[in-house]
Amino acid sequence: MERPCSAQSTSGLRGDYEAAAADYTVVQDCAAYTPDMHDRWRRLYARQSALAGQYAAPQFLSGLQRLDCAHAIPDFDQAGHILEEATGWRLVAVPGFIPDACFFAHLAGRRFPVTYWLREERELDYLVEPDVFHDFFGHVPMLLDPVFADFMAAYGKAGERATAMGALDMLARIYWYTVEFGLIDQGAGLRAFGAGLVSSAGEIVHSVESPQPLRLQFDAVRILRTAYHIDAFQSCYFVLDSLEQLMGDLVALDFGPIYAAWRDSAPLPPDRIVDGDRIYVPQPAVEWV
Ligand code: HBI
Ligand code: FE
Repeated sequence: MERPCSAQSTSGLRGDYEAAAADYTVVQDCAAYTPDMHDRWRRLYARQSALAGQYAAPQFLSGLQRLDCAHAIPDFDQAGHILEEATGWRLVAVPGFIPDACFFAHLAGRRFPVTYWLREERELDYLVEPDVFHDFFGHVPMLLDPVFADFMAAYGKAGERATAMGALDMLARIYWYTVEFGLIDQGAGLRAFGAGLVSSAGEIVHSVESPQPLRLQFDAVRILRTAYHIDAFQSCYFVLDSLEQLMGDLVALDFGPIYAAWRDSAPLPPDRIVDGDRIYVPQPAVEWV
């Protein structure tokens, strides 16, 4: 099939790419999910929502509650209505990881690609590729937040220029350190909102509680220069003090000159502290009397 989006290879990935349209979308066949799969979803949901109650940001928890998806693998069209009403986003089913240009085009059009298949029983704790639990449970709740929703679309729109400038690696770090592994402290303590954290039983606890990782205050330029781990817990996290910071920085900053200045240098290793870094310091809880 002709795929105008990109010639990036999808061989070796596990979803059914043969059935996908030119924009890599597929039809979600809800009837194909077995009772075993729904049961596995329920157990993943129960474990992860309990952890989220303790460690996730209130915006995530509120979105999750509105989606009402504890009991079965959600129907993307049904959940998509709730989302569309809240922030104008829709869900599209995809076979898994899709080429960058396609992914960015979906985000810019306020369509979030959700992998349709669920991990196997032996992969409950960890898997390499995104599945429906990571994509839906991890990503969709935050898309019900209007500020986060606008940020994701702006990120999608930024893809084209980054690609043209040979700086996609740099832009992808923004996604990684916010959408996937972002932390936030809105004055009530450190909380996770990144999908890679809220969908992980191990890293959601590690990211908030471990004394090991470096935690820096959110800084878009610093993020553009910082490498990340793809197969281990992060050794660096960036901490927002509000979601508005995301929109503010993406809109206010002209990424072009930053790409030009740094795209040919090696990125900073994730655990290195450099001049000008603002280390995150937890604020003592305020006692209201
Ligand atoms: N495809 N399904 C899917 N999910 C992703 O998170 C994703 C993708 N394709 C490209 C991509 N992410 C990243 O390389 C971009 O954020 C840069
Ligand atoms: Fe993800």
